[in-house]
Amino acid sequence: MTVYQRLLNIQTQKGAGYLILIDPDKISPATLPAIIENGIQAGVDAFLVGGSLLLTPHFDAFIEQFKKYSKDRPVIIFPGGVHQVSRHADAILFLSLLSGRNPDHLIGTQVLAAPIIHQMKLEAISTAYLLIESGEVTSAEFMSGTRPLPRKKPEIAVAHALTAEYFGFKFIYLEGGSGAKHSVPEEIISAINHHVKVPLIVGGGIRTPEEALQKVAAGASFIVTGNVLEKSDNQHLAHDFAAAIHQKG
Ligand code: 1GP
Repeated sequence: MTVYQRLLNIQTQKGAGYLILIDPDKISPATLPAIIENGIQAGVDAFLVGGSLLLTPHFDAFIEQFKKYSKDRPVIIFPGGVHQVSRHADAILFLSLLSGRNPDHLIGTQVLAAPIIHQMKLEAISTAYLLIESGEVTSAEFMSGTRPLPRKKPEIAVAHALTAEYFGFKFIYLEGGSGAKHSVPEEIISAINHHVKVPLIVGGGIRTPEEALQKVAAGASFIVTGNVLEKSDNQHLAHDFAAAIHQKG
């Protein structure tokens, strides 16, 4: 079964899925096994690995190491650039930054990466990536040189989501940005959910299980948390996030 199909099944069975994003720059090799195990025990459905600005030159080795501890949970690359590929991963979100007007991030980088992904036999899951304004300039916004969609104009976000659906993207990722001041507003999630059937991944600045639950109630199919679990004091929150997100238990 493909990773994509597994994710769809999770959505059907649990109501929504929980994805933990791991930034290789922020995790030491010594703490990695415990962080992964904590996520698995908490009930995470899959791990995303990557970031919009990644400094580690050891991405491939990091993924290889990751796979030793992730058991049956898919490890999916969430790439910030063409250098973030690894044959050790289970799949890659094949992103196009559809909210932007920078041709490099709409199609250029993808054309460079596609033959490598093909050679690695990596499952590519086409994902429309929509950056949503979140209060401050985020790394994704700065690094991509694109403007996010206005958070108070759901109709603009809906137009982009419809475009993603008509293009045939498998997922739409609504992104506030790593460590966003404000997460993606429920108004935008529900407006998009009302118009398109493509499953919605929502991430960026989600800090509490209650906030995650609100996103699910508004129509998110998958919730991503990253920063909040990077603090060792917050590890217990993974369980609460999973419980809030898995509405069907
Ligand atoms: C960032 O959506 C992810 O790309 C997760 O964001 O780190 O703010 O949870 P946080």
